Amino acid sequence: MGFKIAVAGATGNVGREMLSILAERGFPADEVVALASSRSVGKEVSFGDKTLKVKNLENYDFSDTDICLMSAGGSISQKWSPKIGAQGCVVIDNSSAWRYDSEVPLIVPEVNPDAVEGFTKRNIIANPNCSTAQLVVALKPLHDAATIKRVVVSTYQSVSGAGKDGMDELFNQTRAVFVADPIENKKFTKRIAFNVIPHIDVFMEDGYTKEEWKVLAETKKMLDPKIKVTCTAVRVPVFVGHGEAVNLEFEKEITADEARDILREAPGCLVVDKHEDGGYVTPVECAGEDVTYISRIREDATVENGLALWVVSDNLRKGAALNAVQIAELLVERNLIKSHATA
Ligand code: 11C
Repeated sequence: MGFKIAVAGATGNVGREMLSILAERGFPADEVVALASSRSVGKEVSFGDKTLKVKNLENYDFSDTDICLMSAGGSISQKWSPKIGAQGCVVIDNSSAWRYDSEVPLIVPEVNPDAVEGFTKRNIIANPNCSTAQLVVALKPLHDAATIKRVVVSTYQSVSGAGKDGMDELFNQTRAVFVADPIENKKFTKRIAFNVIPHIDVFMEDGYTKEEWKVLAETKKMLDPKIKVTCTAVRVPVFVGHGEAVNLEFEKEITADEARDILREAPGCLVVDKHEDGGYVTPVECAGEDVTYISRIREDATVENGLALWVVSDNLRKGAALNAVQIAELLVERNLIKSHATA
């Protein structure tokens, strides 16, 4: 007997990607249900070669659903995830609502799969922020080899991280520049077309943004609370794929060649690092791919035991939908959930 899976927020960028990845990877589901808010009820979304009609999250009975992949935003998750969990359905939530809750595991399967077992306290598992997910995939094998002391990361984040409205704004502004129409900023605080904006999410008291804080807090929770992390998060005029320039300081010596060999063997990583024109991966090439690409691996001689890297991944896949589906696969592989149909 297979599982019954619900995708909540099924009409959004990430929800659609969740459905397509469940179909693509042949997740063992007997039934997949698309859910969203009342205003999307009746809309159609694709699941493999099928079409699903969207149902209303608000009056859906989860008592015979095994897993709910939730990408409906923080406030909806805050309200609904505990209720869904209480009905015996495990929620894998893509928002930031539960990530920092000590009773909710925050999981990247390549990094901290064993922590998933803690989900039973609330029946909720959190998916990390997209910029953290790809970062920790690259850092984990290096941390295991030489113990990272400090991370300095600058992100180059695509507009799809801000949802469909962010993508529309880049498209419309780019068009407006070419046809000399007035430029409107709605989603972003400044013009994004032919520009970069050093501001993602709200400002915090210390002058960092919430996006920057998330990278720090989530890296510590998943990888090691002792690692020091500082981040500058920047929005760039790219539709899909986040880039990250990363500087690392290790406790033990590690050369660029050693790091390259370690990363070549590491789960979820693909090293493309030729010292020649185009011998690295850019966001355009990573869109639609599952791996985290690592390029430009070199020693950073400004600190003892330093390395610099360039990390790129599809923020809608590894940064969101793919990671959520991988968590669901982990629950199945480890026999941590049983299908309601067999109960
Ligand atoms: C962005 N990283 O690119 C954000 C989107 O906490 O899940 C994801 C926000 C989150 O705007």
